[in-house]
Amino acid sequence: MRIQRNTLLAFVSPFVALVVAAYVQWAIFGLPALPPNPIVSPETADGPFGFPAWLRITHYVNFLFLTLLVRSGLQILMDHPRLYWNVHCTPGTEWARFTPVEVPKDRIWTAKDDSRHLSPWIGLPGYRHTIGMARHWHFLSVMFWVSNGAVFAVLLLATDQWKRLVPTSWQIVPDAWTYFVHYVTIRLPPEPNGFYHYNPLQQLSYFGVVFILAPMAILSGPSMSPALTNRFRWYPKLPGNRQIGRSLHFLVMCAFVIFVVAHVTMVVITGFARNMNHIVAGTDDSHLTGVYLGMVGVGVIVAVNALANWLAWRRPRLVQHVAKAIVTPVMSFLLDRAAPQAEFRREDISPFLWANGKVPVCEEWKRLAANNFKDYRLKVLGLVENPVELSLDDLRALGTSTQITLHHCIQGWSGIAGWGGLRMAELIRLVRPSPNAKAVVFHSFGEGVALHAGVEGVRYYDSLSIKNALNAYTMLAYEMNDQPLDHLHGAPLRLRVENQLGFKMVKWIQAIEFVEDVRSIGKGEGGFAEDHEYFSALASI
Ligand SMILES: Nc1nc2c(c(=O)[nH]1)N[C@H]1C(S)=C(S)[C@@H](COP(=O)(O)O)O[C@H]1N2
Ligand SMILES: [Mo]
Repeated sequence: MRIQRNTLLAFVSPFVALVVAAYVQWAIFGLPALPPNPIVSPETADGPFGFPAWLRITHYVNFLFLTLLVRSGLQILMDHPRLYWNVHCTPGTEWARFTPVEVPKDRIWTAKDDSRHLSPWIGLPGYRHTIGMARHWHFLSVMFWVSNGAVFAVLLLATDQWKRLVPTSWQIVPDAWTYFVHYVTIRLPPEPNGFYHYNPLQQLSYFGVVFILAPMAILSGPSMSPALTNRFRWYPKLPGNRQIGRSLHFLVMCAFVIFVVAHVTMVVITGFARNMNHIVAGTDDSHLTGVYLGMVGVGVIVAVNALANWLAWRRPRLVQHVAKAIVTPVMSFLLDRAAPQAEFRREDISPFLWANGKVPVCEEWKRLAANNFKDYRLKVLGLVENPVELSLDDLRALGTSTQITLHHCIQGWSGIAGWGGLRMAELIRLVRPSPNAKAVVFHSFGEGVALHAGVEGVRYYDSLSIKNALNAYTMLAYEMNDQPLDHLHGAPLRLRVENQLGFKMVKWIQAIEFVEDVRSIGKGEGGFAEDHEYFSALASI
């Protein structure tokens, strides 16, 4: 792992400064006096009394889904193990990279070549290029995590439990500082009242996790959605740009992990048995009940994680279908309704656009390429009233449109490019699909690359709903940045569909087929990546 020196300094120096300040204060003025903390008893308690069942349960459920989220998130990260502050993802500009590889300049190095292995002890599901499965777990988990968090937040604010977390006076800042000085000079102030209220530093950190970190995790996620960001350009501008949003999403995860480690450590060293009774059993004594029950609870979380890995490897189709039943309707409702509209300026075009896929190796494409695609004929067939075969000149004659747009790969990289070509809507008008045509399938000359499934020699294909095919920015592109499309980026013809992830945008298109149901194509999931890598067919985020 490599982190840019300036970025590392920016992250670490504030913390170092605080620690140094604490030691300076201690050395010069001595240890500051702790704020008064008289022992509360059940009779004298006037705030929240103990930990109700809903709080203990949501706390546990939260931890369960957090483990799944972190593990699947790390797996997603390793599919493009580089983080950037700029939206272009130019190799060499990353602020962090989790790969020893420097991108070679003398040969093609696709984004898929760049993906890394991750141990299944850490990643969900582990190993290499399992992003399809990782995303199913990530999205399934996030739905339960957010719902659980919403229940927690509502009950917290509806009962007097909010008083534990929400500071009501600025006095908490100097008080928390006092505790901080004690901790960093390796002292543990007495904690007699955890059943009724927290110490100021503890309260501030819990408040930060619940009311700052969790919302940031939830808000930074969608800044990676092509459907959302190409509809609402202001959204990724909130953090700065799409890659800053992605970096923040990662940093929030780091903060959660650091918090969990510190939190568990404090629970253990400040009265383990009693603390565990608080949050597990809801009692305030020092029996071992909470510890034992807590161990069982952690065992269940480990087992759920192991089961998730097992399902991802042994029942991937089942996981894919469960996600399709639960996640896809929500994704469709939230993200598939608005038409994309974001356009960029010429100056915004990325100097380098990562590539994916394998340039076709079949004789047919090579022969066409040798003659600059003069003999190329796009075949449009299937459920249409007017099947056609179109040369590149025919396509041009039907009208050229241009757009400068942001590309989002499922792996996490992005880039801006200008595209010229024919709007899909125009082609649809020409070929007149029959009313029972529900999807459009794009067949490629090129073979698909599936790193973990061992699929070879199968040509790439993918499909769109007619609705997404009709979007104003869905285009059959034959030009990229004012030049004829080059071989690597899909010559002679490729798809652009700006509210979806890159894998939907078939390159080296040979034919377009209108079908009633994508189940008749390939293994029936909607495309090569859906069939062989278990991606979801709707790719709005
Ligand atoms: N035929 C074919 N088209 C393909 C792919 C592929 O492997 N084969 N990869 C897809 C993926 S995952 C992405 S991100 C984009 C990348 O487009 P680019 O190489 O022009 O950046 O192409 C898509 N189209
Ligand atoms: Mo991609």
